[in-house]
Amino acid sequence: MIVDSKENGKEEQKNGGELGLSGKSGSNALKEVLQFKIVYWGPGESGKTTNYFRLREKFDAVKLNAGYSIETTDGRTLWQDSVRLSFYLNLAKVKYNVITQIVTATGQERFLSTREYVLDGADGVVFVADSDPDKMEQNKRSFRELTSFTQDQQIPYVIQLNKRDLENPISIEDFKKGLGLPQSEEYEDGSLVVYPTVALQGESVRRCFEDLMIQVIFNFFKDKL
Ligand SMILES: Nc1nc2c(ncn2[C@@H]2O[C@H](COP(=O)(O)OP(=O)(O)O)[C@@H](O)[C@H]2O)c(=O)[nH]1
Ligand SMILES: [Mg+2]
Repeated sequence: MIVDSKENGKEEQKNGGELGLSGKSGSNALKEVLQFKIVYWGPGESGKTTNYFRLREKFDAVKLNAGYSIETTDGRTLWQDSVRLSFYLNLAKVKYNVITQIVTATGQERFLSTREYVLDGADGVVFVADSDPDKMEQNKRSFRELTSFTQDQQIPYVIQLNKRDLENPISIEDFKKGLGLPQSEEYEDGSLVVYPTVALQGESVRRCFEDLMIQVIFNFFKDKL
């Protein structure tokens, strides 16, 4: 549960929030600073940079830097988009300052080595797939690439199926089949097997990010508490 530092974070507080991620420092003594790196991965044009822009807007109040985005002349990401967000996490009466760096990888084939570099040191990944049925091969290839980089490291990831607003989007069922995912809607912990999004409108972009952050934080603490 992430609450930004706009007064009271109304939208989020009504959901409860067992994790108590907050933009405000609160009353617990600050214990330590945690730093995470979250990567947006997926085929070219699937909507990674759009996700990044929407997140940057939604977390405006907790942003540490303005963020940057370097583009090729045709408007595609050449290197990466990057921004840092800062939150406070109250867990077991201890307060942590959580600093999250968000980066998006370029999907362009000729930059494969920069994509590997982007994944280096990742604590969590959002895989952004395209709902265009003609992009299924690219989705599969990019997903294979991701799992080949991450399989040994057990990095938490969530799968986002973006562009649900397209006229004839691939069905979620076919998408899951194509990637070899379970047909169920949720995993046991309540996270979704696939997050349907419309990044262009900012739809479900934040929920997807927050659900990943919860996994990343639990993953970090699981050997420590
Ligand atoms: N229809 C639709 N278009 C989208 C959506 N998200 C992104 N796009 C468009 O897809 C194109 C590629 O998006 P971009 O974020 O640059 O993709 P990236 O290469 O993965 O970073 C742009 O024209 C976006 O406006 C969406 O949810 N729906
Ligand atoms: Mg991009």
